[in-house]
Amino acid sequence: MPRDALKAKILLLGDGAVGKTSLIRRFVVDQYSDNYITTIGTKISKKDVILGRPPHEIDVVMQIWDVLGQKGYGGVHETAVKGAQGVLLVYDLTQEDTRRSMEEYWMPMVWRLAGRVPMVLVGNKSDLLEGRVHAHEYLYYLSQKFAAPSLMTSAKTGDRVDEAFRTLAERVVPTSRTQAPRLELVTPPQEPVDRLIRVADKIMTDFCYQMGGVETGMPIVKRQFERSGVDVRAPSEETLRAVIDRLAEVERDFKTTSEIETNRQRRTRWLGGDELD
Ligand code: G3D
Ligand code: MG
Repeated sequence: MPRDALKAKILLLGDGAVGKTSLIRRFVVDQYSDNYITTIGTKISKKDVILGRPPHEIDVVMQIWDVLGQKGYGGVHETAVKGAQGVLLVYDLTQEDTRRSMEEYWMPMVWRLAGRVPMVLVGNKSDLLEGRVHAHEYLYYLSQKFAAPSLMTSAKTGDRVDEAFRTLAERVVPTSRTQAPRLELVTPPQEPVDRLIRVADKIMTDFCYQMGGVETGMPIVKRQFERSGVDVRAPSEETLRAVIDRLAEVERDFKTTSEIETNRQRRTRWLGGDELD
């Protein structure tokens, strides 16, 4: 008898270069590549897992969101985090600042936008670790502090990658029909964000909204940001101007001339420093 599949929206969050994209690639297609391609916006992949043992198996269709790890993209992050049922928080075991920002930036963001959803804490790049004792102790401490399972993975060798995703899936299943309460008060104040990053963030979010959602809009955003040469870590005015033009070009297939012009003018005003908040 076919079983009902449960859908779970899972998110990976953490600083740039900690290995989020590599972990997803390892889990979904069991491959690893050394070519580092900065994730632009959000990419969504799917993977089916079966939890439990017969006759009590549960099919879970994991919809896995790979979100740009650059801080400051509040709109992109907010769209991704909302409605997430589980989060894999990733840091790089060899880079202490990535662990700090997991605790101080990414974790509070999830609390604020999605509430206390199930989380798994992942210290990645275990293959590069020499002394393991301190890293283990720290991971244990994090696990206690945030009441979440934690483990060390290597996307490169594949060590414990499956286990990380499955641990999260197992925690998501019992809570999948309830909404976690949001926690507003515990989140630290936000640091000021670079103006051009805010503009890039608003353009991405706005275009996706205009296209009816992230799944339709983001692949186009990614292509056009790449073509325009936008560096999402430090976008320049010139490349953002180019991407505004290219997105207007794309919109020709979907929108009326006046809608396109309105969109272009609004985005150009952001670039000029207007209406950013
Ligand atoms: P991100 O999606 O979090 O930004 P990526 O991170 O998956 O793009 O990975 C960033 C870099 O770390 C890549 O290397 C990638 O190969 C490397 N990496 C990811 N996971 C591991 C791991 O488990 N072990 C090791 N040794 N390296 C890993 P480059 O060199 O291309 O920047
Ligand atoms: Mg990435």
